[in-house]
This record gives sequence, structure tokens and C-alpha cells, in this order.
Amino acid sequence: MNIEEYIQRAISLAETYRYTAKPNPMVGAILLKDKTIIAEGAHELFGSNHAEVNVIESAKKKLGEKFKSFSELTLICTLEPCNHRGKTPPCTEAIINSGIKKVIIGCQDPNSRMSGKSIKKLIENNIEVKVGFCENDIKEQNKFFFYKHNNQKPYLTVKIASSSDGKSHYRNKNRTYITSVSSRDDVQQLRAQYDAILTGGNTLINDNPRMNARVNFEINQPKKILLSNKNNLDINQQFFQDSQVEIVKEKNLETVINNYKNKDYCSILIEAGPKLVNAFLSTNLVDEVIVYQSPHPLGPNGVDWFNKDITVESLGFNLESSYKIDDDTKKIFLKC
Ligand code: AOF
Ligand code: ZN
Repeated sequence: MNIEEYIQRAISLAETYRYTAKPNPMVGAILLKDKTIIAEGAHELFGSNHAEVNVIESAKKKLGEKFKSFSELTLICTLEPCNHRGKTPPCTEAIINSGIKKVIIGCQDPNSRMSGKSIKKLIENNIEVKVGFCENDIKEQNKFFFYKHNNQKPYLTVKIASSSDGKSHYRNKNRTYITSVSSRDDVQQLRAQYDAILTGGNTLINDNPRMNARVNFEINQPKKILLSNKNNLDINQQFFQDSQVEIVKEKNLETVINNYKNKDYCSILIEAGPKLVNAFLSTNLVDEVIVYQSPHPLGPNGVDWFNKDITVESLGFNLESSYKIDDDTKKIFLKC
């Protein structure tokens, strides 16, 4: 196997933990003696050991049996090891202390706290470092993480369910189901990918939503962000029952989103009614719009998503893909 093949293997190890590592990046690591894999590891769970620590710990069990000293081994890792004391101690320290003398890194960490600094630290400690293998795959795997650190803001997606005549719900009526059961299942998978779900006070009152991801695999549930300055919130509502809810009273949406610049949120899914959705779409903050479109109309008692003559395209988005989910159509639009 060549370096790229080992990195690809480490990318696959990392992928297993897509839903539990977030909002941290998925990272995989391998320890090699010559061409033999001695140990493998990944960042499995947000807040717990990083990949490098896991692989070193796993290799320690084979010390004396498969190798005599860590100086014989090469560490392969998909992302530049961290150099900070966050939820866990710095990986650079663990690498230096282990005695490893060669490190091969897929891609530099875009997080400004590491970005190149960890590589420098390893080199200063007489470790041979090679960087830059399968970078595009690593960036693609950690799309939201790279976006957040490169743009200083979380990736924002607006999701709406629309009737064939462009309506959101019936006037004066609680909760309208517009799309099929399969589309609603797809929304659960979508939610599972995001670090937070943002909604507004009206949706909370009208729909009594849970706004969690109901999927049949283990995930780090998205946090909930409620934009509302209502003082009479009913905290017994199911919305408040599971994952952590942050109530935000600030009205300026740029300020709201800017507040997440230094927080552990790389992606936010906005699921709200026409008022809040249009407010977001009139800013420059939204990166993606997903429309689940039903073939059925709501008619004159329905409330429009957009004012007359406004379409998602006219708001500055291009259709990226479109496909059927039962009789519904899922359309994904990206910012031009
Ligand atoms: C690594 N190996 O497996 C991962 C890294 O809050 P913490 O302590 O978990 O640190 C999170 C940051 O560490 C994250 O923003 C990213 O820069 C880096 N992730 N680094 O050495 C890993 N997951
Ligand atoms: Zn680390």
C-alpha cells in the first residue's frame, strides 16, 4: 500500500463516527511498522479521545510483541494533530511523548488554533513530518468543519416543505402535514447531519415540534436554537424535553449567527415558518435551501412561502439537484 492508500483507509475509519464525532471533525489514524499496520484509531465521540491518542493507546498493547519502540513506527493521520488543551490534552504532546519519529498528515487543520502550528511543533521536536495527501477527500468528508473555519461562520441550510402551489400551512390551523411519510423520514436523516436546528417562536406554538433527529443509529443530537422574545414559553412542551435548547432574543440575524463564530457549531439547519425563513433569505447568511415539494395544493386557505414572483432562484440560489421521494420532489439549491 502507498501513502494515499493508508490515508484512504484512515478516512474510512473516521467515517464510522460521522454522527457521533460532530461537531468535531472525523479523523482517522494508523500506526505502521514498515508496511504493516500495528494499530488503528479514530475520533469516535465528541468530547472524548482524539484519533491519535486512540491509535497510540491501542498500539501500546502490542509493544514488545509487534514492535520494540514507538521510534520504529510511522503515524498516519487524516488531519493535522491538535496542539491545544481543549476537551482533551494536545495530541502533539501524546505523539512527542510516545517517541514516534515520523508523522504523515493528510491535511492541515483549518482551525486557526492549530493550522500549521502543530506541524511546526512536531518538527521542532525532531519529528519528520509529511503533509498533503488526499486533501480534497478529507475536506469533503469534513465539509461543515472546513466551511466554518474558513468562513468564520457555521454553514446555514434552510429547509422548507411546500405544497404544489407554494404554500407552507393552512391559515388558522395548527400543524399541516404537507409532504409524505418518506419525505419526513428523510428530514430526520437531514437533521442528524447538523450540529443545531434553529426555529422560531411561532413554529414552536403552532406545530409543537420536537426538532430532534429520530434515526435508528447513534448520533450526537443537534442542539436547538429558539429565536423568540416571548416571555410566556411553555417549557413543558416536548421541544424542551431532550437536547439542550438555547433561547435567543436578539433580532438581528447577522448578530445571531455571528455569535456562533467561536462556538462548537459548524452547521445549522433552519426549520421555521415563512416569516423567519424570508428574514434569513433576505440576508447573505444562507448557504443552501432544501425544498421538499408535494404534488398536492393547499389552495386559497394556505399561507404562501414567498411573496408573488419570488422564487428560491430569484433569491440567489441555483438548483444543484432534484429527485423524487415517493410522489414528492426534493430540491437542493446552493448559493450562487
Ligand atoms: C486531532 N485529532 O481526532 C480531532 C481533532 O475540543 P477538543 O479538545 O475535542 O478539540 C477539538 C478540535 O481539535 C477541533 O476543532 C479540531 O481542530 C481538532 N480535531 N484534532 O488532533 C482528532 N478530532
Ligand atoms: Zn487532538
